[in-house]
Amino acid sequence: MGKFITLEGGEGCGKSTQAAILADRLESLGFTVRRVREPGGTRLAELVRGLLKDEREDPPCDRAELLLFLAARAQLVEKVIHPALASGDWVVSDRFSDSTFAYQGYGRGMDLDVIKTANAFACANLAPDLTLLLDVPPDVAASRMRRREHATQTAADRIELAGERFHARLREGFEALAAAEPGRIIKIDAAGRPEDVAEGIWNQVKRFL
Ligand code: Z5A
Repeated sequence: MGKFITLEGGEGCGKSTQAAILADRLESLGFTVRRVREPGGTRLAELVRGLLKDEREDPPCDRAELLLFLAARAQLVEKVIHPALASGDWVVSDRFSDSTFAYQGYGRGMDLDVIKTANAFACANLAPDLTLLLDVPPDVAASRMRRREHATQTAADRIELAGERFHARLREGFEALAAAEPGRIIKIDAAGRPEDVAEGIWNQVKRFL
């Protein structure tokens, strides 16, 4: 089996940037890497992503939101992640199950035991080998997001608009998840330059080589 690595954290913490750097570095060493994002990564899951991020007229209620994230995950695990790992490839995922615990559990206040059972079913009990939790102070993340919105002329999506208290609960949630599984979830200081953050990540990943 290949290794399954996930990147987690709040918006603007630099997951996508670091997922690309990590995948390139592993590929340069000869590994085959499948890079995916959640929600998304298959045609069906990308359609669900659109609904989750942008549906404003009939926004999903909390239960529907949870089930949509899990439906997208089930499809991604079945069609992409599991086959890739089984053939010995590495998978680097921008978000996975911990986001559901943080956003729908701690953020929305849904029952964590319900999420645990439903999530285990959705991903057929697949868990990452290593999760890198990118930690940045909220003001740094917010200024990165503002800069990106300005540069790309895009507006915040439905979940980004959830409000300050939601985002504070989210951060606490990620902290609690990391404290509960210190062997799998490693916190990385992600406030520095991208190349310094990448080095911190590499120091964790290289133990699998
Ligand atoms: N969600 C959920 O609720 N439940 C779930 O189960 C799952 C997800 C799986 C997905 O949105 C949303 O779904 C997300 C969680 C929720 N909600 N929100 N909001 P997404 O995929 O569109 O976005 P995201 O996952 O939140 O990531 P992001 O906003 O795109 O940010 P990022 O990937 O962490 O960061 P980035 O794109 O690499 O960097 C952001 C900007 O900062 C960019 O302009 C970079 O050039 C810049 N950057 C990156 N690193 C640095 C450093 N080190 N210094 C300076 N600037 C930097």
